[in-house]
Amino acid sequence: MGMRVAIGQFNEITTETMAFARQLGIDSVQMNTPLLPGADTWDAADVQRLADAVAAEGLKLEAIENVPVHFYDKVMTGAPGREAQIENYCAIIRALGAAGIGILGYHFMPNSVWRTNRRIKGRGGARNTGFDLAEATAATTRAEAERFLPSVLGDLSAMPLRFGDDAGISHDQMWDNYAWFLDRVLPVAEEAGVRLALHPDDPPASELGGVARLFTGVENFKRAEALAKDSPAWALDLCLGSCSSMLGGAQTVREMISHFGPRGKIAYVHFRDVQGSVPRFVECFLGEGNFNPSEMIGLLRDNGFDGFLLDDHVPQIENDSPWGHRARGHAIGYLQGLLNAHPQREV
Ligand SMILES: [Mn+2]
Repeated sequence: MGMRVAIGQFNEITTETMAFARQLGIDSVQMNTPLLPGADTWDAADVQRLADAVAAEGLKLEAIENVPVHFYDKVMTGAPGREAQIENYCAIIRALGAAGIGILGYHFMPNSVWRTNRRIKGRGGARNTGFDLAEATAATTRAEAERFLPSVLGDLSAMPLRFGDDAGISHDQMWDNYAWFLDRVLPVAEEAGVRLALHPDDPPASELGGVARLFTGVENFKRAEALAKDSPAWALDLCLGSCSSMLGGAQTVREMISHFGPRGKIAYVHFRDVQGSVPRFVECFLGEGNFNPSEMIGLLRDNGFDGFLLDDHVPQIENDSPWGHRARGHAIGYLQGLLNAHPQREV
C-alpha cells in the first residue's frame, strides 16, 4: 500500500469523523482506547463491531492503540493478579486478529504520560503542552504528581506513584516485567497475525513518580528487540515526537528510523515534533520543531517503511473542536504534501 496518512486518536466511530476522513482523502483508521464494554477485557464481538463500523463507512480499521491501563497495570508493575490480566490481554489480541485488525499499539508506562504545563503559548497564541523535569521531580506527594497526569484518566487512585515510605519500582524490575509480558503475548500475537507496536515512554525521563521508565533512548529499544527474540510480532509505534524529546533530538529520530526501518520493525508512525529535549520540551506544529519533517519522510521511505502516519497530538488552535479538527486538518494536509513530494519507488 505504501506510506499513507491515517486518521485516529478518537475512542468511538462516528459518521462525522469518517466523513471528515473521506473528505481529506484518507482510507486508514486507527482508534485509541476505544469505548467498549468490559471491566477488565473486551468481547471479540465488540471488537468485530468496530471493524465492521469502519468498513461500512468505506474505510479500514488498521490499528487499535492501547487497551485501558487498568487492563494490564499489574502486568507492568509485576503485581499479584498479573496472570489473570495477561490472559485477558491475550484474548484481546486474538479478538483483533479475528476482526482483521493487524496492529495493537501499547505502551509500558505504569504511570502514564506526564506534562507539567498544558497551556503554553505557541505560534500565534496556539496552546501547547510541555514538560519540565525540574518541576516534575519537585513533586514529592501523590497529590502534587497527579496534577501532571492526563485528566482523561479519571480515577488515579490505582496509579503507581511511589513517594515517601513506598518502595519505588527499579529499572531491573521493569525490565523483568517487560520480559514476562513479551514471553506471554508474542506467541499469541504471532498466531493471531497481530503485531504489537510499542510506543516510547513519554516523557522519556529515566524515572517519574518513583517508577522507572524503560523506553527513553535508542539502546533500550535495541535491548527490548533482543528480548523479543526475533518475533515478527514485536514492532514499534514509532512516535517521532517522543523520540525527538529524547537526548539527541533530531539525531535520535534519525537513528531510530535507520536502525528499525530496514528491520521491518516500524508498524506505524506518530508523526509530530517538539521543541527542545529532556529535561525540558514543548510540543509544536510540524515544521517548527527539532527536526525537518521532509527529511524524516524521506528517511522513512528510504529505510523501507510502508505503513501509516498519524498526527498523534496537535496544538490547540483558536475555536477548534475538542478532538482538534482544525489542527489535525493542518497536520494531515502537511503530511499528505510531504508524501506527494517523496513518491515511493516502484518495486
Ligand atoms: Mn505518540
